[in-house]
Amino acid sequence: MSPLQRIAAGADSQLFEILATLGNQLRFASQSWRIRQNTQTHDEESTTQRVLVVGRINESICFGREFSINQSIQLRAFFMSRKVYVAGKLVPAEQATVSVFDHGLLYGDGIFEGIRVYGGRVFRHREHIDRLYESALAIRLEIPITHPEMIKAVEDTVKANDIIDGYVRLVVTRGSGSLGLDIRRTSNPQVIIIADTISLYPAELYETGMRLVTAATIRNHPGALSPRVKSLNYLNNIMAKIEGTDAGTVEALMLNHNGEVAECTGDNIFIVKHGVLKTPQRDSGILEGITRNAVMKLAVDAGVIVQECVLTRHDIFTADECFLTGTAAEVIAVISLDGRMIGAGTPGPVTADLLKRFRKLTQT
Ligand code: PXG
Repeated sequence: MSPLQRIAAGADSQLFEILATLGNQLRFASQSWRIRQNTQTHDEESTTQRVLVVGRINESICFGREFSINQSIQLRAFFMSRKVYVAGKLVPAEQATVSVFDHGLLYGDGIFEGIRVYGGRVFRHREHIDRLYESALAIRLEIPITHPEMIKAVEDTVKANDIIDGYVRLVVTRGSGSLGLDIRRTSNPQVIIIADTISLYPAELYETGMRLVTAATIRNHPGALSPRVKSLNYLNNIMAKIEGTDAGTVEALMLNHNGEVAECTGDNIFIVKHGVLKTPQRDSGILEGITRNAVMKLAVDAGVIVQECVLTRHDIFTADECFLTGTAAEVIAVISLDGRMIGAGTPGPVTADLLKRFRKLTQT
């Protein structure tokens, strides 16, 4: 028996060892887990690393399991008993439930935020919570806790899950009620906070840039539901995303009801033309992205002229550079739209510089 097989068989499980091909430091929730040595099982067919994990959760449970991961953080998540904030408490994920009569589920009646955590700090925390309360105001939803309580609840959830670099999904539902749309028949809006990890696009796309297609599905008509509300009703964006997937792209461009460029399904869009940074204006049918605002400020600080204006597909086709911004996506270059190459067909210098500045901002 090889040492690995012995450990997998439980023979050395008292050592609480984790063997991983990841040579770098993994962080684990429990000090009982540590990396002992690296195995040599690199998967040649893909860049994904194969990891053998061996250990013992408590006196009676032993396991040895091989699985593929490309982020150490996912390995950590596997071991942790995730805690979810629901009904004012942090509870194990399995016990975090809401009623099937919640109008968030029945009608998509609610709002959400997606927030990044960098180095253990919640990025642009206040801005996200402000936007959440503004979404709530717009849909006449009374969030049952105050602004400072919400900020503390997010921080507590991040800490309880030992999230260093991760992602927070904050949801507020209308609460449960009888069937029917009437909000007066609902009670107890639910605040749910999940702290997790997110990896939206393959890492190589950050080097090469991504292709985009224009979806036939348009962004919400502002006369129906303001696109500035981050509501639990994302179906038109999901339809557009499906169109992208069908066309072999990871994102899709959405136009507004006037046929102007709005944004992508989960990201804002920017172009660079003759050195000027341009992005659709707030009333072009966009979510006013927090990453968008951060990147515009970085650009201004770097001496770049920034314009919020009406953009058409033609402007994107003929741009020198194009990129997307979003909490999950961060900053990612776009190299073509509907088969038309943008600029040189590679991530441009302004994009690369802003990505560098954005990364620095998140690290400080
Ligand atoms: N437009 C839309 C429609 C979005 O949903 C953005 C732009 C970018 O905004 P921020 O504030 O993130 O820069 C979004 C954000 C998810 C997820 O869980 C979705 C978003 C962000 C993070 C995660 O799929 N949408």
